[in-house]
Amino acid sequence: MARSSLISLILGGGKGTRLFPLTQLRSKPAVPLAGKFRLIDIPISNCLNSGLEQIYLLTQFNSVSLHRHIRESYKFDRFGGGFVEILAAQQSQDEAEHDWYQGTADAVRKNLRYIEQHGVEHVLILSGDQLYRMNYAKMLATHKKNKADVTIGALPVTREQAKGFGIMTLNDGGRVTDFTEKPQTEEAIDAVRTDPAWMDARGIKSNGRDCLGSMGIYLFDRDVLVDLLKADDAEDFGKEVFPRAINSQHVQAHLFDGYWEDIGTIRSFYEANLQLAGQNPPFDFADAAAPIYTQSRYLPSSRIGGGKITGSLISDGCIIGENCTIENSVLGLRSYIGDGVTIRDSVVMGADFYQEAHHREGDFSVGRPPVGVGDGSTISHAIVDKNCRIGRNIDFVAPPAPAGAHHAPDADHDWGVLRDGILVLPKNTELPDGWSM
Ligand code: ADQ
Ligand code: ADP
Repeated sequence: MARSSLISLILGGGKGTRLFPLTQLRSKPAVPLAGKFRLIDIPISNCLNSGLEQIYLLTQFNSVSLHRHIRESYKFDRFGGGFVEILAAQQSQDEAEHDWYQGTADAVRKNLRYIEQHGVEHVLILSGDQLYRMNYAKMLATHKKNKADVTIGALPVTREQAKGFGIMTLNDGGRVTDFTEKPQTEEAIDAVRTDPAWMDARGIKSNGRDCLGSMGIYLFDRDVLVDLLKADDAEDFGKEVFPRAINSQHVQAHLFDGYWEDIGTIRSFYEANLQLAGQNPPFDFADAAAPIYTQSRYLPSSRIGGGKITGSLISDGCIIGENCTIENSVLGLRSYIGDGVTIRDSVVMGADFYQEAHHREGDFSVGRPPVGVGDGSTISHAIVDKNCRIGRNIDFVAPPAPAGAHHAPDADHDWGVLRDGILVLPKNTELPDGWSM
């Protein structure tokens, strides 16, 4: 394939506080998704399936796992000029705070030298924590057809959702006439609402949704982007760059109405994973025309002793004991599940390595649980990160919501956290036999 004049920049995450503690030991793009993928596989696969092979990934720090994942998963024909390159604001989490990218626009500005390279005409800016399938070539077509300076991916959202989005209004030609980042009051939302009939008339099923939200997907003419970023020191696209740009530039919307989810918070990440495990998942990883790529591994098939497994994803290389009940859950690579274990409504990420039988025996002999979930334990409404050692007969079960509340209040413990009603056990945590909350 010829070298394209379009480069993609994937925003791989700010300080990673929203997905903490999954981002305690790794950078956000490397967070495991749906058992065997990582968050970054989504935007990279979308780029590759759209014929875009020149990809930069902007991240705060480059964890070992991210680097290895990119290196092992994305290999290009050396005559084609394709690449995925990690641009890290810093190499470790301990360096001075001032070196960190501030906001999204700041992160892009700090990498202007890649954008200003000879031959680049368009720059596609993507988020690293969204689950969707999109052909960006169609967005480029919208951009060119309308002779736009900037094109923003837009989807219908409800008024309730509008508070978490950049909301825009359009003229009849689809040009953006107003842009408000995360309007919080009813009046502010009314000021940027769109008649659902307007969307329906353009073939986008509104289903009564009356706002058009920015998907955080931006296509810029290269020179326009460079000028906008050099004009001031705006830190954020949504808060600063767009509200200003709509007056001076032709900002166009590209309408989208497929499945799209922001999976950048513990709650949304958890829910998206469980939806993928259920019947008729809203997002299909197995679309032959536009597959989601990831690292290919040489793992054996999963071995299941017995019990009942319903509505779940079981990844490669798992060993599951007898009399287990696994419901509405995701089991990641190399998950080791003992006998008589119950796992409900949970994401168990598995392990980075296999423990041989003599290592497991060695752990038992010193009173340490081996990696995995011990016999007779129950896990419910939880995310268990990789390499955790959960002992025997343990209840790792999220507390119920108090009367009148959606979920139990957030809490920090020495073993992990409770966020939005979901227990999160950080990577490498050990809960010995007899442990209780
Ligand atoms: P948010 O999702 O709140 O709203 P933001 O926090 O700016 O936006 O993150 C956008 C993406 O950039 C995320 O993938 C994030 O991880 C990444 N990111 C943030 N800061 C970064 C940094 N310093 N370096 C690298 N990556 C960084 C945005 C828009 C809204 C829009 C929603 C859609 O501002 O207008 O509606 O996305 O989700
Ligand atoms: P994650 O990002 O999901 O936490 P990693 O892929 O970083 O997981 O794996 C965690 C650790 O496992 C690495 O830091 C490393 O010590 C070890 N590891 C896994 N695979 C390899 C490998 N191929 N080479 C070296 N170390 C590995």
